[in-house]
Order: sequence, then C-alpha cells, then structure tokens
Amino acid sequence: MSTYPVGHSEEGSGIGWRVFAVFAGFLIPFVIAIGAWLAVSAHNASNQASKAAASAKAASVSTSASAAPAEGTLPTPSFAGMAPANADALAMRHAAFPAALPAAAAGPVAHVHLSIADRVVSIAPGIHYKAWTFGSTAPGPVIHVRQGQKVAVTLTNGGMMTHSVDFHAAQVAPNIDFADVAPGASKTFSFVASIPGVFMYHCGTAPAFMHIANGMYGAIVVEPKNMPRVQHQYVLVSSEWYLNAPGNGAPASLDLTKAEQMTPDWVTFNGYSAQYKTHPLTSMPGQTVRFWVVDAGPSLNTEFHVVGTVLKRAWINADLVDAPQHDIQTAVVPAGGGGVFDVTIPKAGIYPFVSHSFASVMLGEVGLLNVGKVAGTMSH
Ligand SMILES: [Cu+2]
Repeated sequence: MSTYPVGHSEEGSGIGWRVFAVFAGFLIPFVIAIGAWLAVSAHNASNQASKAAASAKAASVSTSASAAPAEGTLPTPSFAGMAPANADALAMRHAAFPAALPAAAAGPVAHVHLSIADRVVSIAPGIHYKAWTFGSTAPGPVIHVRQGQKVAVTLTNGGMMTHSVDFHAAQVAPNIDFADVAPGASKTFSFVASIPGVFMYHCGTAPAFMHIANGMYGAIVVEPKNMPRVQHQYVLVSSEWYLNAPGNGAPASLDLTKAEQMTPDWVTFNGYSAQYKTHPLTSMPGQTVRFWVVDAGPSLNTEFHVVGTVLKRAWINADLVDAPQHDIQTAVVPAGGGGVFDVTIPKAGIYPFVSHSFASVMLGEVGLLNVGKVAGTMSH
C-alpha cells in the first residue's frame, strides 16, 4: 500500500496551518479596523437619517403653509382626450399623414434629405404642440429602400439647437455618423441597408428621450426581394405625447415629468390622434394588407391588433430574415422596434386597428381599415 497519500495529506495539513497562522497575523488587525470603520459609518448614517427626517418634516410644514413645489417636480394635470366642441369638423379637415408606403428609390443609391425644423404641429383635433421635427412633420418622412441599397443621408439642422439622426437600420460607428450637428450646419453620411425590416430613425442628441418625445422620429422600410406580394402597404409609427398645457390655445410643450412617469396625454399612429378613423385606410374584400409598424415611444410599446381578423403573417420584431409567425391575434411592437403584419380580410366591413394596451386606445392609438368602401364608422 502506498504511503504517498497519507504523507501528502499530513504535509498538506502542516503547510495549511502555517499559511493560516501567517495570514491570521495580517487578518486580525484588518478585521478590527473594518469593525471600527463600520461603527463610525453607522453613527454617521444615523445622524444623516435624523437630519433628513427633520428636513422632511420642515418641508412638509412649509408645503402645508402653501409653498409651491419646485417647478418640474410634479406633472401638470392630464389633458388626455381634451376635445373642442367642433372636434369632429376639425378632425375631418385635418390632412391625414400619408400612411401608404411610398415607392422605393430607384438605382443603387437612395438619397435621403432630412431637414430639421422647429414646427407647431397638430396632434389631435384643435390641439397643437411645439415640436422638433424631421421634415416639418412628426413622424418625419417615411423612407423606403431596397435591401442592399446604399442610403446616402444629408442632414440639415434648421432648428434652434443641436440635433442628429440615428438610423436603427445602419451598422456604423455612432460617434461618427450619428454625431451632433450644430444649428445651421449640415452633414452627410451613408450606410448600406443590408438588413431587411422596418426600423426606427430618431434624433440621438442627449437627452435622446427629450428629442424623441418632442417629435424627432420616423420609419425606414428596408424591403427584401422575397416578400409575398400584397395589394396595399401602410406604415404606422406609434408615439406618445406629454403636454405641459392643453394645447388648445397656445401650443403645448413637453412635460418632462409626465414623460418620465410615462403618463401621456395622447398616443398616436403617425402623430395625430385617431386620424385614420376620420380618414380610414382602405382595401377590398379578399385583398391582403401589409402594415409596417414602428413604435417610436419614447417609452410605451404598441400591442398591434386588428379587430375582426388575425395577423395572417406576423414578422415579429420586423425580422424578415426568418419565416413569419401565422394567425396570431396581437403582436408586441416594442418601443424602438418594429413589426410587419399581413391581414387578408374576405368580408366587407370596418376593421379597427389598435394598440390592445387599451389605455393607448383611449388616448388616440386607433384607426380604421375600411374594406370594400363601406359606409359608416366604428368606434372601439
Ligand atoms: Cu434632436
């Protein structure tokens, strides 16, 4: 029988003990020092807690004595659903944002010009908002390119402050191509639209949250060759609006506190509350309609659903590389993401499309698809 294991074990124990003894020599004073530090910290924390409690008490006394809270610490009241008496007439007069997918640029290079401008935009009947825009509208223009095309972007900043543009469809160094552009300045950059889908573009200047909430976003469709043919294609960009005033007189601006708390006054498809209720999208019985949906946020998702049918093909997350899912009821389009959905509706009628997160419907995220030129409307 070998003695090696026993000898090794004893030798090992002996070394282990000696190492421990040396280590403990260093460790014990260290533990004492830590203990002393913790005791002092606890004492300080206790003092700080007492001071905080006293100052909270003082603050509550001063608030009850009618001092207003500091500006920006409380959201303004909700202006959700505010509608003037002539809201229906105003909604009819409003020129709906064109939802039909525009033709793709021809040739190997798609030239995209984005002009940044501060503009007052209408976001609901009689409700105005001081927006920062790409191309004077919020959302900005729909861009349609073919997979593999080069996209040459010219960005001109006609706004009052620094802006930029971030294309989710691009794979580039953002510190270079998405860099800030000063007011009055212009820049160009390009990328190859190698990945198909529908992507968000938006201003990325810090805080991007504020620039997106103020209207600086849009959609770019990168269409692959192999998509099933359809009869109608529509682009919907969802977004929220957070108002510091009703906007029915002077235009409203951003309420940052509401935006941070994600309590919008309005949620819209293509920038205007329920505009496709008064100006429905159209198709005919038996035709297939494709929705290219982007959720610009800045913060809430869209749970895309078409009432009276199912999503026959659903390219979740706008993944056009893999096969679509089939026959699903509702698809999530995440903030900052996209989705592509086909519906084929055999029967004439009026089919609402919504975010099935229904608070958003109450705030304006609803439209109608009129199949077969049917008279009437449909509320949801
Ligand atoms: Cu911006």
